[in-house]
Amino acid sequence: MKERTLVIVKPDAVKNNFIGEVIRRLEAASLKVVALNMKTLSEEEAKIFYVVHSARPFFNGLIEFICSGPVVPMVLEGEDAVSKARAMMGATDPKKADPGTIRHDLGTHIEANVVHGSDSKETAAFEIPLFFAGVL
Ligand code: 3AN
Repeated sequence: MKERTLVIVKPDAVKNNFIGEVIRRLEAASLKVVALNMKTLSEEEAKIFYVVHSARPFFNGLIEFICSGPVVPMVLEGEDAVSKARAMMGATDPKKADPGTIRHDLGTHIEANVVHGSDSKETAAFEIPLFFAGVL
């Protein structure tokens, strides 16, 4: 089914000049970019975005990292966009991700793992309006 998902190119990937490579891979898989921008998240914005992780031990580091430089949030549209983007990203830890996935090929660390992708349609419906009001 045609659906939309939120993908964020994280600060490590922006620093490493991987914005284009991430988008190239997603577009090559027939996912269409329907909204995109670049911004640096404030601590307040990051805490709202990652609210589901607020009790996790790595929460503070996660917030610090995602705010450490500009990110490129985008909305992708296509058949099974949520699961397709997640499969292409690979496992959370780049060291455990399969070869050929974005995180394996471009990532360095479980925190510096190149991309975020909504993990369900429901999550996408929460995350997309945080960045792109009116796009969903
Ligand atoms: P994913 O992004 O693969 O869905 P989640 O939702 O479990 O992973 O975690 C959200 C983010 O938190 C990850 N993208 C990663 O940057 C960070 N993270 C997850 N687990 C850890 C951990 N054990 N230590 C540090 N950061 C973590």
